[in-house]
Amino acid sequence: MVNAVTKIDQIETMILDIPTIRGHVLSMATMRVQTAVLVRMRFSDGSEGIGEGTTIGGLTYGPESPESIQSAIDTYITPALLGRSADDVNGALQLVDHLVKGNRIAKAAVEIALWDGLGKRLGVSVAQLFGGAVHSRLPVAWTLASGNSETDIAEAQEMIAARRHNIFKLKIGKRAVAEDVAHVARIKAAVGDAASIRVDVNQAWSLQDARWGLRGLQDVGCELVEQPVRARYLNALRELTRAHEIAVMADEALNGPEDAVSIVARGAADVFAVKVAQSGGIKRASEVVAIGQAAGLGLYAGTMLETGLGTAAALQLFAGIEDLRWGSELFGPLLLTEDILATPIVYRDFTVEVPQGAGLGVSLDPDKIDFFRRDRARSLKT
Ligand code: MUC
Ligand code: MG
Repeated sequence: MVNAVTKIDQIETMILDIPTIRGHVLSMATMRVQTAVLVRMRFSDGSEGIGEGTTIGGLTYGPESPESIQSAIDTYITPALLGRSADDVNGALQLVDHLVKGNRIAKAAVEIALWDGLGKRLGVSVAQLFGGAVHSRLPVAWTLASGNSETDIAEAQEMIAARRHNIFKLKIGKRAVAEDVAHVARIKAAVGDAASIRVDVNQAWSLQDARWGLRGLQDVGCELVEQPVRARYLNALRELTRAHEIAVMADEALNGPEDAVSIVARGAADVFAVKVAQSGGIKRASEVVAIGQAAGLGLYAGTMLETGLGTAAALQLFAGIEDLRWGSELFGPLLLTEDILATPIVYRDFTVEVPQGAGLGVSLDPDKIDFFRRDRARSLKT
């Protein structure tokens, strides 16, 4: 008997709008809702794969929006993949890269669903598909971004007492540099040696601001500054990386392996914030990791504040990376009022656990999906 090849039969996309537990104040936007784009893929043998491609703050963070992610998948990626072999993930990635330029987050959502489906059919985790996990849990940061120093201090102290987080990333860049440095100093003084304090400027500073800012941040005990200036200003990032001991991390500047090569070639960062979505999927993110490792840079597992689904995809990759010197910020589900997974990801003892089981190791809660789907919400209103 000839074994029939399993095919990609159907790719469904959906947009979910999920409220955040508090306003999340970033230099370019305040988030009260996170909008996730999910992909559900159905294969000819009855198996399924799920994926997520999520961005932050509409179009304020980067060039893809939730709506553009959905439309890139529905209009360009899905027609190219329907009927292809479900197991040929590399072939699918090459074809999509040929047909669709950019749109990395859309590609990531589809790619994650392909790996999930393949892992489930083979009965192995995605981490195993990538060579096997060397960690069962990862250190996990929390972002303090209420917009108020006293609220942030109370939040940090609660997290430390609950043993949930002892690494904090502060979102700054909205106020004057001196005010931001004073805000960071207050939080560092309040937590002392009990926590590591880092900041993310989300590209808000000019080079001049950043020269003062990095000196001030370093003096108050901040360990790392993420994307202080615009993503394209690699010369400015290089100058800042060379001029200060505080670690400089590339985030918005790092969109896949080609950017990783440019940053290494220019000496424009000490650390890579590796994001699955921004890299174009798990495989491309693993290539970014390899370039960072080969160049001796520090690695950090970044987030686009995904639901548990996108978070699980990142955990599957980073579980296999031995030296994740700066830990992770894979806390996305905790910022949302509701988890959309049937079994939530576990956070304890300052770590996040890697989900076990085939594929991504997670499944969706259908009632939650129905509740948060934008198309269902609209039809209820009309
Ligand atoms: C970013 O720019 O890194 C990650 C954590 C967080 O609070 O916001 C994001 C985005
Ligand atoms: Mg960032």
